[in-house]
Amino acid sequence: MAERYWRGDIETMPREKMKALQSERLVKQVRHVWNNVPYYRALMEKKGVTPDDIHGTEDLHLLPFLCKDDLREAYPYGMLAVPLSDCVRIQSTSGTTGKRVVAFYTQDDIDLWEDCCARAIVAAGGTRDDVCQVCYGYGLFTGGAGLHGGSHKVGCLTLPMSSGNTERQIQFMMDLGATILCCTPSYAAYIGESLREAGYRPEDNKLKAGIFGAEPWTEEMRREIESLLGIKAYDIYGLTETSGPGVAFECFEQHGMHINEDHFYPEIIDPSTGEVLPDGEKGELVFTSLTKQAFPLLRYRTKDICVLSRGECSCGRTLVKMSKPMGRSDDMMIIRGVNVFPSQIETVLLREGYSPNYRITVDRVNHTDTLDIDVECTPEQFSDTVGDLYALEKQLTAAIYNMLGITPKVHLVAPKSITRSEGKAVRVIDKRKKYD
Ligand code: DLL
Repeated sequence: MAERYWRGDIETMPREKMKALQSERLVKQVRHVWNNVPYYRALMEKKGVTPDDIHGTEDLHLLPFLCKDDLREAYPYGMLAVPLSDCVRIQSTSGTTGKRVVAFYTQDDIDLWEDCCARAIVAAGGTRDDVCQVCYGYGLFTGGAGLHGGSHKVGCLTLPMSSGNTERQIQFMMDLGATILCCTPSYAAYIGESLREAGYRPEDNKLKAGIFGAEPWTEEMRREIESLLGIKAYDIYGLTETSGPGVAFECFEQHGMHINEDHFYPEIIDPSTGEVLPDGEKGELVFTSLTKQAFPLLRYRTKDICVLSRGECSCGRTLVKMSKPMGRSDDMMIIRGVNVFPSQIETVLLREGYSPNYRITVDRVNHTDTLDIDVECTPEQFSDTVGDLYALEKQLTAAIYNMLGITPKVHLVAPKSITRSEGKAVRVIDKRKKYD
């Protein structure tokens, strides 16, 4: 029978014991950073805090925040806390929103990261008997490397596919009998669609689980992927700055992700005031890495908006849970004064029976924001008369209005006309940025 946990001692640790472990690690980590990262030491001095003020997690709020701009300013070596000769690897963000973040790892840092990914794979039912197909990108992106390392640790047969070349993905999946699929949810949907087009039914593949993350995805998208592939789809969360995937992962409850809080201490703050919010309140997720040596960020603001909860979980894990991030605070669009997350639009589209292939374009015309949504329709819908398509567009416009409170312009476009994603999907084009 499959083991339930990779590190049962940690994953089911009583809360008091976990708090003591976190506090002990935090005290040590703050001193490590103070001694080795002049950039952060200066921030602490500016706030009038020294390591002597930090006795445990209850004192964390005294420490200054770090944000992406700090990492840009300190690029490339300014946050490094060990000699370069102790580092064995870098990974990096894609740099789509400015200068890349480069994260450094010692061998111990890699081990703890892969260990976190192994916990996620085991929580999704993975064992040494599984064949784990990793089609997150390999290279600088953390997705491939993290899940690859976790899969090795668990002892799965690992298929290091990287992303892209969907035909080859399908051939290996079918020929080698892959049982676990790791990729972005948008790529999973694309693979599912391609399998169906190649004439495979969900029961023709051997997959049982998928471990999907790196981008926001809705519950509706989960159901779509589960039925396309005939699997259980698990969420996994992480970011380059804290190591990569595996900061948090879902168990069979599929209701929130357990945070590996022995390594990554989470807080939720009000993004505008920085005030720490109690469990259950929605706000920006902040992480303090308790154990990483090379790139140990304290109170790093992720910009991801979610909720923490500490209720009992039927899987037996005591690790705190984070809700699915509903998007990053910088993904939130303000359109005609209304806050809009792309995930809200995705929810409506899938609920109304459309495919998860859509593109949102925001612009400003005559000082007024415009919201255009291109949505692929099915081949059957597309062959209907223009009048029918118009009626469908009207119906969808009304459904989106009900969700957002603003009226979009919906365009039903031909099947396959929207570019598929093999990594993180780009859903939004905000043309207003050129006016800012
Ligand atoms: O995306 C790490 C990763 C790889 C996570 C593979 C999961 C699987 P970055 O490229 O640094 O790292 O992007 C991090 O992606 O701050 C979130 O905004 C978003 N993100 C990551 N996982 C999820 C998720 C990787 N499960 C940023 N749901 C994060 C929603 C996610 N957003």
